Order: sequence, then structure tokens, then C-alpha cells
Amino acid sequence: MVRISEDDPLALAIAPPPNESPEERQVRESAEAEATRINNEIDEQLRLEKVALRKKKRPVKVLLLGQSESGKSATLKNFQLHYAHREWAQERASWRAVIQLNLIRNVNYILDNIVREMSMSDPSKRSTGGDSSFSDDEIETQPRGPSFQFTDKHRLLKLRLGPLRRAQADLECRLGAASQEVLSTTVNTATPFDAFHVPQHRRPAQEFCISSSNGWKSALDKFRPFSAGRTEQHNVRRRKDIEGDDVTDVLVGCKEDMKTIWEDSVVQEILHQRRSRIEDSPGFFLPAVERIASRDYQPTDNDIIRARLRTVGVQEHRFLFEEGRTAGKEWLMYDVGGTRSSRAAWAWYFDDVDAIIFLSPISCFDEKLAEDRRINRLEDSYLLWRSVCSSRLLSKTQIILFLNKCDILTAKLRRGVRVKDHVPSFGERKNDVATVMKYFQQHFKEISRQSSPEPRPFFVHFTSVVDTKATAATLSVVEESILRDHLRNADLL
Ligand SMILES: Nc1nc2c(ncn2[C@@H]2O[C@H](COP(=O)(O)OP(=O)(O)OP(=O)(O)O)[C@@H](O)[C@H]2O)c(=O)[nH]1
Ligand SMILES: [Mg+2]
Repeated sequence: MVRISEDDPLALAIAPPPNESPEERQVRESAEAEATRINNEIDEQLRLEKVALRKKKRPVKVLLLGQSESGKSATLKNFQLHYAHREWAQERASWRAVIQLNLIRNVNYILDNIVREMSMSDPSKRSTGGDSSFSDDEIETQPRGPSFQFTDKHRLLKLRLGPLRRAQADLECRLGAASQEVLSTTVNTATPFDAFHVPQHRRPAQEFCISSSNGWKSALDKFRPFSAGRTEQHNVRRRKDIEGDDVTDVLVGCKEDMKTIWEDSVVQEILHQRRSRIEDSPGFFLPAVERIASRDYQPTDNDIIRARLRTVGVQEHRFLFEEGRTAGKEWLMYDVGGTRSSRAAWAWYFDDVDAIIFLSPISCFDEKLAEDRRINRLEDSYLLWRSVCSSRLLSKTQIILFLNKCDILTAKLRRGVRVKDHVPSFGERKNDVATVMKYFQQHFKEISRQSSPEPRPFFVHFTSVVDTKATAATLSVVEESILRDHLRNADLL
């Protein structure tokens, strides 16, 4: 018997009548059960609607992985160029300083070589290395070729291009760590095998966290156009930063000498003897001196894609896509620093990603890592690919492989560089582009098959991401495929 409090009006109102018959009681109880059922149904409906809304809002998450200089940031820029054009246009002016720095570096690299060769031919300077930025170690390990016929022209060029050293230091200071390349080191960098094994209790240290919610914008921030709301003094300062007038003055003043030094036959001979393919190096802008070393220079799309700015740590980029199947949808893309010591931070971002785009530059079968000159770059890429494929955290994540820098690969093979001299397992196969591509692709496919914890499809694209038109076509296929997985993942939430 239920006791009803005489003071509680609600309890009194819903209490069964005092002399309820058994039939009346049955009717009442089934009405109450039906009311509860409808109530629960409405609750469930509301819950599902909430989940659906959350799913709809959830951004598409993509992680770009690969060794340093593999083209991760260049791929990201392609996404921005094709799908978030407004933002791309807003950033255009800020890239000017990066491109100026890239160009200045090209010239200073040539000057370093001249200084080095001059000091080689002058025994009194041999041990000091002059004012060259090459280490003694590097000088000693370079092959000694014939002495070069330097003339007063070279000494004059060296003198007149001197201000570029200061300009480089100035721009590097303003752009921060991203503007400086990592130098060769043989000390205890994380091997690709243990790249992701960071102790659980340790968050990655400073440089290896998200350095800015806006990615490369942090480096470009100082070079952003001035705004109407700021003081005139602020805007004048900002205009100076953007136009970098000191640097631009130096560049304009050095324009003719830069062209002369690049076209000089002795310089070409030095670079040839060093087997230095400066043309294939990141951020090579010497052929565009005329355009870049001018006061009204505005970077083109292609300049921006080719500009080299190292990624420091893990950078998060949010794009609201304006084009494509996912127009109106937010994409969250993580661009990581690819040097060996940066890789420990990657695993923190594996959780919850819809797809990984893994880049491997297949042109680099004959190159060594900048941060560790003992390691072949292709070998490093294989090991890294194996680590990513074998990660349990990623066992259900779609991985898309970009075998990148096919343009450089093609040029290299045409010059007669033989794959088998660097990759013995290539054997006596034909040394042409199609055979080499197929061979490398097969190797990556086999690694994926062997090391993935669960069977996964093998998605591969041959790319030259500096070719924005061809890359647009690749990205539309990739967008479609990532979207499919994103929707499927959302349903599994
Ligand atoms: N020729 C050619 N250059 C490329 C290609 N992909 C990238 N590059 C250039 O190579 C340089 C390095 O590319 P990034 O995108 O900065 O490399 P990353 O993987 O982001 O490197 P980190 O930030 O150091 O990890 C840039 O100057 C690019 O323009 C390509 O397919 N062909
Ligand atoms: Mg990068």
C-alpha cells in the first residue's frame, strides 16, 4: 500500500483513486506505461538530433606527415589555394619577405662557395676558411678540384654583394625559427622506429607543440598588411616591415650583380664540381631575380608554393572551404615539422583524424638527410612509412601516399643519374621514369601490406606539388575520398 503525503498536492493529484477496481487499475497502468514509452522516445529523438548536429559541425581532420622537405607545407598551400582562396589572397603580401629571404640565401650560398674556393687556392687562408659559413669539417670532406680562375670581377662581386649577409640575418631574425634550416647533426636524434614512442606522462616540449592556431601565420604575422584601426605610426612601421624597405633597397641595389654572379661561368663550374644542384633545392629563386628584386614585387601563386619556410613543431590550420564538395565545411589540417627530432610529437595528433596524407619525395634516392648526413633520404622515408603504417592508433585511419617531387625525379633520371648506384635492390631494371616510379610504389605498397595491423587499401598519387594545376586534380580526388571516410567515421561516433 502506497502512503500518500497529505501535504503534497502533486502526489495527491496523480495518486490512484482510493477505491479503484482491478480493471480500472489495469487501464491506468497501461496508460502510464504508454506515456513513459512516448517520453523515452522523445528523449532518444532529442539525443540523436544533438549527435547529428555535433557530427555536422565536426571539422574534417587531416594530418600531413613525411620527412623534412617532403612537400607537406607545399601540399597544404595547394589546399588553401584551391579551396580557401580568400584567405590565400589575404596572405599573399606576407610571403614576400620569405621569398626575398630564399633568394638572398641562394646568392649567399654561391658567395660561400666562392669564398671557400678562394681560400683553398690561397694556402695562407686554408685553415681559417676565410669568412665562409662552411665548417672546417665540410671544407675538408669536399673533393679538391682544379683551382678556379678568379679575377677582380669575382672579388668585386663578393664585395658588392656583401650587404646580403646582413639582409639575410635581418630577415631571419624577423621571421623566427621557421626561417632557419636544421643543420646536420649526428647526435642521438630519434630514429624513425621509435619516433612515436613518447612516454605517456610527457607532453612534447615547447617547439614541438602547436606553435600557433594559425600555422605559418605566426611567422608571417609581422608582414601582414596594416589595418585602418591602428595608429598612423603603427601603420608606417608595419608598411616598413611588409615592404622591408631596407632589405628591398639592398635587393634592388644588388639586382645586376646577383644576375651576373649566377650566370658567371666560373661559378657554374664550382657548383658543377661540388655536384650542387642548387636548382633543385628548396626555395630556389635565382632565375626570377629581375622580378623579385624590385620595389613593386608581388608574389605569384607559384612563388608562394615554391617558397621555403620550415615548419616548426605541429601547426594547426583551420580552413573554411569555399569550393569543392565540402564547401562551407571546416577543415582542420595539421602540418608537422619533419626533421627526425620533431617526429616524437606526431603521435599526439593521431587520435581522431579522418585521414593522413603521407609525403615521400621519390627524387631523393641519392640524397642524405640534412639533419643527419649518414642517412639516405629514401631509406628514411621507407622507415617512417613503416612506422606510420604499423601504428595501432592509426589502424583504421585512411592513409594517402603522395610520391612527390616527380618533376625532380624526371630531371634527375634524364641527367643520367642511375638508381641502382644508390638503391642496389633496383638491379638491372630500366632506368626510366615509369620503371623507377613503379618500383618505388611497389616498395611502399609492400611495406604497407606487411606492417599494417589490419588490411587497408593502398591509396597512392604521383605528385609534383609545385605544379598547382596538376595538384588541383589530385586534391579533388583526395577530398572526395577523405569526405567519404569522414562521413563514415561520423556515423560510428
Ligand atoms: N620541384 C619541386 N619542389 C617541391 C615539390 N614539393 C615541394 N617542393 C619544394 O620543396 C621545398 C620543401 O617543401 P615543404 O613543403 O616546405 O616541405 P615540408 O615537408 O613542409 O618540410 P618541413 O616543414 O621541414 O617538415 C619547398 O621549397 C617546396 O616548394 C615538388 O614536387 N617539386
Ligand atoms: Mg613544412
